[in-house]
Amino acid sequence: MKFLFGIFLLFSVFVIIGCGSNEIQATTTTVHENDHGHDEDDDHTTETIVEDTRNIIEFSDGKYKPSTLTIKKGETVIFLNNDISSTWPASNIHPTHGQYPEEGGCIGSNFDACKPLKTGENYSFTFTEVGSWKFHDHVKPSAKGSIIVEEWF
Ligand SMILES: [Cu+2]
Repeated sequence: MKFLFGIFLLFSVFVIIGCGSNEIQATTTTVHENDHGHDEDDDHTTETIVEDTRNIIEFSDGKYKPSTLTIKKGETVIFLNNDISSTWPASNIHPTHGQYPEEGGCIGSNFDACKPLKTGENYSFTFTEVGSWKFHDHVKPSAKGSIIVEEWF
């Protein structure tokens, strides 16, 4: 009986691990609703996280796809590496990375993954500056693209 319970426990662990994967799917919009509130709680909060999957730039076959993406100010772009090679998206101009006018990051601006993304890894950046911002792969600078950030009105 103990042996059977052990097998059941092992199986449960596999199921939990299987469900724990946190992959971004390019075609679906995921809405997580997480209600922490109870009737007796004074601070009833409902947290809704919406993953907007429209703004994904995929890196595959050595290219960024799409290479040009138009977004609104304050939106987040996710760079997702689906290539067998690593990629390091960063603001132009290589190698100083200073075009995007927000300081921080590791080289010349805040728009910088600051490390090579391995297969399956992603880097997200929220654009708060309106303009046309070019980026490149710091590992292989011939791969490049642009993010066009527009006002809402
Ligand atoms: Cu670079």
